[in-house]
This record gives sequence, C-alpha cells and structure tokens, in this order.
Amino acid sequence: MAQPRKVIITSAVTGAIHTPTMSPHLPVTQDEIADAAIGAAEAGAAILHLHTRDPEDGRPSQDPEHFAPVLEKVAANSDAVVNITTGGSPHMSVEERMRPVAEFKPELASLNMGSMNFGLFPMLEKYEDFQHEWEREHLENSRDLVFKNTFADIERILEIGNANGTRFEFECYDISHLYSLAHFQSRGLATGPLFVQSVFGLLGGIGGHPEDLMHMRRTADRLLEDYQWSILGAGRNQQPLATMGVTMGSHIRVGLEDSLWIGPGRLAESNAEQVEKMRRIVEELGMEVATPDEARAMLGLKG
Ligand code: KMH
Ligand code: ZN
Repeated sequence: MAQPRKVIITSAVTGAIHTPTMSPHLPVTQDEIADAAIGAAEAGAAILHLHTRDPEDGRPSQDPEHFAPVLEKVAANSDAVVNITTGGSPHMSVEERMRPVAEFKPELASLNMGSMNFGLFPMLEKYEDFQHEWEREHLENSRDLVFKNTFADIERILEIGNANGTRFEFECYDISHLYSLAHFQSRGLATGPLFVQSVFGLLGGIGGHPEDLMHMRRTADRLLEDYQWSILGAGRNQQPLATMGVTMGSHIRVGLEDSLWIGPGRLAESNAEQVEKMRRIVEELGMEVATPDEARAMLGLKG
C-alpha cells in the first residue's frame, strides 16, 4: 500500500519584521520565544526557524547571549530541528547576522540568496501609535534599505556552514535567487538535498499569485538537482500558498515571523495555532506531517 507523503512544517517563531505593537501574541522575551517554539513543535512543526529579540523593547537581536537561553530551553524540551537565522534583520550588517550560526553551529541555518529591497513601510498605514519609537523607524527606514546578500556574503556563510556541518534553508525571494543557488550548486558549495524555501508576497520580491508559485516551481525543477521544496507565503498569502504548495509536493513554513494572522482580521494567538491549522489541512489532503527525524533524513542533516 502506498505510504502517505510526509510534509515538513517549519515554524518561524518571531522573526525580525513584525514588532510588538502589531500583536500581543508576538513572542519577545527569551522565555516567550522558547515556549512558542516548543508549542509549535508539539503541534507538529519539525523545524523551528529562530530569531531572538532584546527582551527590553522587542528589538531584533543577533546577540548570542539572547540566543543561548532560547536554544537551551528548546533543546531541553523538544527534539525539533533548530534552524538559526543568518538573515537577522535587514537593518543589520552581515557580520552581525552571522554571529549566532558561527557560535552555535546548528543543524540548519537560513541563507538569503540575493540582495533586495525589503519594503516594510506599507505597514505604517495600519498603526497609529507604537509602543517603542524604534518600531516606527524600522518600518519607515525600509524605504531606503537594501537587504544585503552579495555573492561574497553568501559564500562566507556557506563556508561557515560547510565547515561546521550546518546545512541551509535557502531563502529564494525571486527567480534570480534560484539561478544564484544553481550557480553555487554547480560549484559544489551548496550540496543536495537542497532545502529551498521559496518566499512569496514580500514587497521587493516575487508576488503571491499562484502563477508566481508555478513559475518558481518550474524554474527550480529546471535548474536545481536534488532539492526539497518549501513554501513561505507572507501575510495573507501564508495559508493559501502553503495549501497550493502541499498539493504540488512542497513542504511548508508558517509562523508569526511570516504572518500574524490565523484568518481574515483574526490575529493568531500562537505559533502553534498556525501549525495546527496547516496540519489539519495536510492531513485532510491525505498526507502526514514529518517528524523531526524524518525531516533530518529528507534534508541530510547531521542530527
Ligand atoms: N522573514 C522572512 C521573509 C532569515 O531569517 O534569514 C525571511 C527570513 C530571513 O526568514
Ligand atoms: Zn527568519
């Protein structure tokens, strides 16, 4: 009898895009981030994509001291795969962004496959008052911001990961990023099975139309060898694109980093709530969610 396909769910727990004013459910302190991650794993997430914040004001932080307590608590309470960001925040230098991955040598780390505009300023329209002044600046300054990921930056992060046995979630926000990834695969710096996270619906990247998803898929199929495909839809694109993707063989990423919502006008109360909803959809469609060890096997992780 045919076995159901296994779908890897990643939960991106807090990120560096959304700010505390936007949702009372956004995890900010080290305990909140760790507890949210553990809850998402219990709900079915095999991979936890982690950023941290300064607990004083919720500002994104790549300080290893802000990561350490989160990583300890998650490791003590879950066997999920930990994926540490090298994207940090688009406002940070690449040196700052690499620090936690170099220090903690996780199984998995994100790697952003190209420089791009990263437009957060449209969110200014939705909020009148912010709890902290940095939040307004964070959105406002994105009008004149390049999220820098040069070829040299990508090579350096690949070299750090390859030296430490850290593999990558290759974040591809546009078609050109797939071509860059194919370039690194042809040079042997990025090796299969590649974990390709295709990102839809951010201002500055490819849109969130089903045709965009189809074009990414066809292009990845044409260019890449030995890859596992995952879908991340930003904001209202999250659930529709994830659902479309799983029907076409993808894995999926949800989490408050990518969308604060569980339905139209309804804030998600936790990361776990988004995972539970997508898990229901995956199972209704006749598939199963992958366990952390199944995800490790599919992605060739060190365990
Ligand atoms: N915020 C996501 C759209 C990273 O951490 O490397 C992209 C991201 C970047 O997850
Ligand atoms: Zn991230």
